[in-house]
Amino acid sequence: MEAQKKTLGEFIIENQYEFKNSSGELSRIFNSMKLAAKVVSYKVKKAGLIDIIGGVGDKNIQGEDQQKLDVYANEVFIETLINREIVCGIVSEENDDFITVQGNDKANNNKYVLLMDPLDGSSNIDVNVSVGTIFSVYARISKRGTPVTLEDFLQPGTRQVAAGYIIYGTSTMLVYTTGHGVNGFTLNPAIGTFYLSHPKIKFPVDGSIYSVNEGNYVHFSQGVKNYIKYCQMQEGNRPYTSRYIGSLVSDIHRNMLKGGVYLYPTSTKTTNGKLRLLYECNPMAFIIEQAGGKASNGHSRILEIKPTSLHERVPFYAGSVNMVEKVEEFIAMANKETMC
Ligand code: AHM
Ligand code: MG
Repeated sequence: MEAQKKTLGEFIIENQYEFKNSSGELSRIFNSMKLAAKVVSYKVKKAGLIDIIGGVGDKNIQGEDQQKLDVYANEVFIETLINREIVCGIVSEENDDFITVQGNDKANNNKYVLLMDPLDGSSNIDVNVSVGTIFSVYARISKRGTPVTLEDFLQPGTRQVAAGYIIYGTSTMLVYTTGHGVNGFTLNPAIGTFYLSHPKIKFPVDGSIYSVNEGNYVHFSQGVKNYIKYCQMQEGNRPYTSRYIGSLVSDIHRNMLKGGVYLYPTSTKTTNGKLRLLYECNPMAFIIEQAGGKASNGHSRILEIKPTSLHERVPFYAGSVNMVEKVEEFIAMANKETMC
């Protein structure tokens, strides 16, 4: 890493001007996420060495086994945010209800709420495959100085003030947007500093990678099945390459750098898809759009969906614009045929 490269801390300060009347609150949130990311990254990299692998025997609200690292990451992010009193409320995939940040009056005076999946793709931890953290920030709707309400969290994704992900891969990276493009920072673990390594990331308009759990093929709708067959057909730049890690952050990150489409459709098994709107799809969709890509539920923009509950799921088709539009075409075509 070249010494002259900009650090994440410097970048955050330099870009505060993007927000009118900036109070520095958002910058402080980023600094906290950066700190917690380093702590979690350290632990993830040591996962094979210490007794932290495996379930804790609990299930989260979706009935899934919690891994020890899920629980650890959840605690680290929540404690970092609470100790620094920089948000007024938190939603996490691992907690049934939202957390009101209490303690003193000052805390409830904070402007922002944060929603997160502290360790996404955690079924991959035991096998040494990349996992990630996803987060989303909104300005509260309720009055400052009062406790947060459910409505503060149930805002459409278009209202996000910032969103980001951390990928714990061969290197640890933090990628984020505040609505002014997308920038990626790589952690130099030797000195614990994130450096700007991927400035102004652009999602290729087209690509040749499709990412979907094809084991669920028989359960998919006819439109999705037809699209998958289209990806595999020999014509033009097809067949496309199939790449699926099963770790949303990693699959999207790869496709954003190389060009591709990610699909988690509805199926007869999962009628609303699997991914959660508030802390998986919305933040990823904000980043994807800011990089020039597209994110859809099959017919409409993810960011315009009005959420109705904290842990709701939506089908998710995201990536290179031309590829997502093609999926939508196939879905619409099959729906029309069914109606005829
Ligand atoms: P998680 O939040 O329980 O880790 O689940 C979300 C993950 C995504 O990262 C990934 O894209 C998807 O689930 C994989 O699901 P599947 O194993 O059904 O293909
Ligand atoms: Mg998740």
